[in-house]
Amino acid sequence: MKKIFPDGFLIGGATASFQFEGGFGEDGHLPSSHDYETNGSPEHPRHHTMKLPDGTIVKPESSFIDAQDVPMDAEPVFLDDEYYPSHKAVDFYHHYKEDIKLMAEAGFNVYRFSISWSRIFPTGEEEQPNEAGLAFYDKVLTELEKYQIQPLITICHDEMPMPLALKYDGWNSRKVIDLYVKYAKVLFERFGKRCKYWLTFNEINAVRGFGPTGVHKASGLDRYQAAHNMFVASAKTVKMGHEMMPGSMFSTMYALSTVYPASCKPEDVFHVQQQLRENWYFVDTMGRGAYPSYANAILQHHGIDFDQLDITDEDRKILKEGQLDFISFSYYRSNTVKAGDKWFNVGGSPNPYLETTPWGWGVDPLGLRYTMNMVYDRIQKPIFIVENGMGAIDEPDENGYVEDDYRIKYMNDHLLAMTEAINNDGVECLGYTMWGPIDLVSLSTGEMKKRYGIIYVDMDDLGNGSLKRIPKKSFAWMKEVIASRGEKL
Ligand code: BGP
Repeated sequence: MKKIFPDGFLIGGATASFQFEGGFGEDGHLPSSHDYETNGSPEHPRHHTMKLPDGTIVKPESSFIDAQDVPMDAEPVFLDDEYYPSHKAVDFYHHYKEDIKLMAEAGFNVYRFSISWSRIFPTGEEEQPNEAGLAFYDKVLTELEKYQIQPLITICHDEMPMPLALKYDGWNSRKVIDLYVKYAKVLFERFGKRCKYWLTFNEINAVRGFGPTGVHKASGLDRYQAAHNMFVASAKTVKMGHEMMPGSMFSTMYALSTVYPASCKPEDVFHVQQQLRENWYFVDTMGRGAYPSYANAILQHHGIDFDQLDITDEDRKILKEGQLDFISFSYYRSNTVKAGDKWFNVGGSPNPYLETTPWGWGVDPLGLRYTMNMVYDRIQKPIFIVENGMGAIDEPDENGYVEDDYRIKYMNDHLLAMTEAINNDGVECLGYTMWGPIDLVSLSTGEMKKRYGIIYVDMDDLGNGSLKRIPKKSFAWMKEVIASRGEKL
């Protein structure tokens, strides 16, 4: 069996600005919708702190993954006794030279990062972009060029300037489409000659609530209207990008951790098929340029009618014209469900054949090969795995060195499965970027405890530590794998 990575294969790492950069409030930056998120734990849920007009402070539980309702008249506030992890993150803002050098040492030839919208248009509505914000990413690109690392830029990774969330209810408003396109145009003018690969959104099919999308009520009609507005914004941006930057390649990013039936009982199998269509709704519409035939069935499952969405003829035209060039996705795990399980009841029915991470995520390398085949067979466009990895609790020795054999095993088995999909199943795959090569703040918990990196960062859940970067055992392993183009797997 051939293991080798194909010619021109891109391999590297991926990060998101609010989880990695820090630099809060620097050089004209104003708060984004994620900057109000505290860190969390089972005892201390992650939340936004909000003030109601009568002065009452509310702390909605789990403010982004569930469709938690945020009162329209609530105003976000920062409290002195709370820790807001995105403000410091792991301070890539001041460590970018050192961090990119380490990525180069590992042999990366691609780095996926997101641009913080709030650095470029701090309120979202300025006439002119913030020069200091653009200058930061210029410096990052210059560093990458120094080591021949290709950028893969996520235009919007789960956040937006806070004023857009408050004033317009985020992606629920068509106004935000225009503001996003204007922001993207500025990026293309400035960085277009230096970047070929672009992602319009992160995990768009998750339509997470207030933090990532600015939508106060991310369920029912609001959820699907926000999704539609994001589809239109993406399509307009793709069309504009192709015109402004011939040869540029666009995707949006999907969360595609796959789903299996708990048994071969037809009801379980059927349940999975129906549930997966909720993902395909997003992939098909943007990958094929039109809403699929089952769109109404999906919305009816949520008690709404497709006709209730505000979709214009112009929107339908742009969806056709702004189709994605490739399909990128994150893959961490597989889930198993049975008939009657809640929609996307992740971790609903345990899979007795899989081991799990400390967070209960089923480790399933073959599921990655399965997902790659499923996506490629369906859309027939190249794919790009832009997030994969193992969130684990690392225990450094007195020198900060971590022997993460569990991570090596996870990544080895997933990369192997990937090469099999490429070399044996005929899947066209442009590249692979592991999630968080340098430890960063976890999206779901806001903590540092859940680490993905091949490079350790000396920092705890509350931001204490030297921020020193220390390669783990997996760093040396990754370096060998890349240097051997997969032969060492
Ligand atoms: C994806 C996000 C990332 C990231 C990752 C790991 O959903 O795109 O931003 O953080 O998941 O998730 P977590 O940090 O919650 O383990």
